[in-house]
Amino acid sequence: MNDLGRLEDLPPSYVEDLRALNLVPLWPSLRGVLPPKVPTRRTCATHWPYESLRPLLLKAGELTPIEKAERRVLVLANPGHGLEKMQASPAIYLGMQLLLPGEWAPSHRHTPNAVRMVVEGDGAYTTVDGHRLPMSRGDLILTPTGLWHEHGHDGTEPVVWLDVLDLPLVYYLEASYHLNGQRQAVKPGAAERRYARGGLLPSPGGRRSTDAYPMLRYPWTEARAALLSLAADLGDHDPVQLTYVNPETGGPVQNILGYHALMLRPGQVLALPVGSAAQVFHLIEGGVSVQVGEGPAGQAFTLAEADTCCAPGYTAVTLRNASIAEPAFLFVADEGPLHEKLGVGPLPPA
Ligand code: 1HN
Repeated sequence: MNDLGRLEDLPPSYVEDLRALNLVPLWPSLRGVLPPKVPTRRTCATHWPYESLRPLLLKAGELTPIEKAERRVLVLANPGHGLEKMQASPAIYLGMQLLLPGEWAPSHRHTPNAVRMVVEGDGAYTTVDGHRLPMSRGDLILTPTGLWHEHGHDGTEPVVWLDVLDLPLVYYLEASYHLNGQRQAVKPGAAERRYARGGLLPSPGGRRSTDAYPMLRYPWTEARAALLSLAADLGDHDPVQLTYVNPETGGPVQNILGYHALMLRPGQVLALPVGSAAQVFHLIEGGVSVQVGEGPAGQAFTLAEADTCCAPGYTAVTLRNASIAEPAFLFVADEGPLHEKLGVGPLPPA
């Protein structure tokens, strides 16, 4: 590969003339934007242990009343992007949100898509598009783009959940904004009852739902049972993974980020396929060691329950269940749907 000319190789007066006309020579920056063989990634493999984060989140509950926060969140920020950018990866925002008994986080809607993965506590609920969705450990709750949502808490203990949004991408697109609203009137019905069994869809009068987001709550009891049932049907070394889908289309639940539930059998070691998309891992149950990248640049984390970590794209990730007696369960968020829509992926070898 030949070295390309540098900016310093050009006469300063020429560079100034270019700048005055909002012009820039490409060749000094070409290798920067198009590096050889592997993309530059700012995303660092990062681990956010829940044990150390939790007291600081509870402290935020003492320091800042909900009225002064609207959403009381500590953002899981990737140092590789700069903490102030509030991004875990190019397209993923992560935050741990605290709601205390009796508190209410008022109704709003916005362009970024969000999901909540419930981490601890009972008695909270999110009302999305008029549907009151109870929140329990491991439940996945969708608040897709444009839908009204608010959070309330009728229980007695603090409730914490992990927010996952495609905010960094939508913000980068200069398309991120919100509208405030009134407390929502609650509609009857629960989609998780309508879509209670895989392979069977409601079709009143022969018509299927055309709702873009027909299911907004994916209870953990269902996902966990489905993983155990899938594991029983697979070989001992097969990956036991489920994807959260829109039951009407079979496609990802949202347009930009993808969500999955993964089970590791006792002692199982799982090398994930290397793709272009960054990934986030949140441990729901058990103990898992995570190896991100290989060799001296590789990083290893030990996830305890409720810990979260992320890995950049184009990087090998290996998960190992630390227990030889019990299964482990992970929630995975990735940028897969976005990359797939854009047709971006690792180049096939020459
Ligand atoms: C948001 O709407 C929520 O509704 C949480 O709970 C975190 C982070 C950035 C932008 C919007 C929520 C958010 C957010």
